[in-house]
Amino acid sequence: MTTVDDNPRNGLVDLVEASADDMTRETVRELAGFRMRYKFAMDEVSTKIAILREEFEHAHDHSPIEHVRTRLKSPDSLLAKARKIGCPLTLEALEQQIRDIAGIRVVCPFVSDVYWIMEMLGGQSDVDVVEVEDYIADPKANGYRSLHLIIKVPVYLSDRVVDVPVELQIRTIAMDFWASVEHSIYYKYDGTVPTTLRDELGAAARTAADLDATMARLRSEVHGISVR
Ligand code: 0O2
Repeated sequence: MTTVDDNPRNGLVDLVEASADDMTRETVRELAGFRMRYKFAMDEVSTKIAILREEFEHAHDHSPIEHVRTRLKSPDSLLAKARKIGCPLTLEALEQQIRDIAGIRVVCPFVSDVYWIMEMLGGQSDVDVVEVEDYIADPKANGYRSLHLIIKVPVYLSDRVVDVPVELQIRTIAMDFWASVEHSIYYKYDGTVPTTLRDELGAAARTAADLDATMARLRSEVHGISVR
């Protein structure tokens, strides 16, 4: 397992407390190598999703995916999250405690597409689904809906194979629209959203869920596709 250094005055701590000019080449190289593994895992999962999408489009009347976004946590937000959760600043601890360093958000037209993607990816022999949080079946108190998975995929490096976690958020266009507006409101109010706004967001989340159900029903009526 890679750690930057056993001495807490060195390694990642330097990234926070020293200026860029003071960073040792070794520290920068270690952190870059660490993040690179997550980028490779993200690229692998993105390719899997692209294959599923293209094959599905070939066989069906619609695309199961509206768009896909990927993001690799920057060193700054990685360190900020480590501090927030009290994670020691070693690569080993970051690897164990922070599983959303590589993140992929898949936005689908229909709820049935969301679960289809989970089933297709989860059924692949080199994909290990380590966690499922179904906020569609069980929305958060504020109305947030989305399907969250942590999956691990093997990354073949030159000298070894490492299993790397990737966080997947799979949601419909309606869920994504709600989440992006809610996210900007949450940040504008620094986490303390006024009650009236919170209530309206809750009502909007229910409207979004109704819209998902109506669209699925309409599609089913027109095309005879079963609604999950
Ligand atoms: P970012 O910048 O989006 O990555 P954890 O992932 O461990 O920090 P938790 O609560 O265990 O936190 O995970 P959870 O609930 O699965 O949430 C992870 C991510 O889901 C969040 O990432 C958001 O992207 C999204 N999310 C969760 N709840 C909400 C919500 O109420 N509203 C919106 N808009 N998004 C949500 P981060 O870490 O917040 O940041």
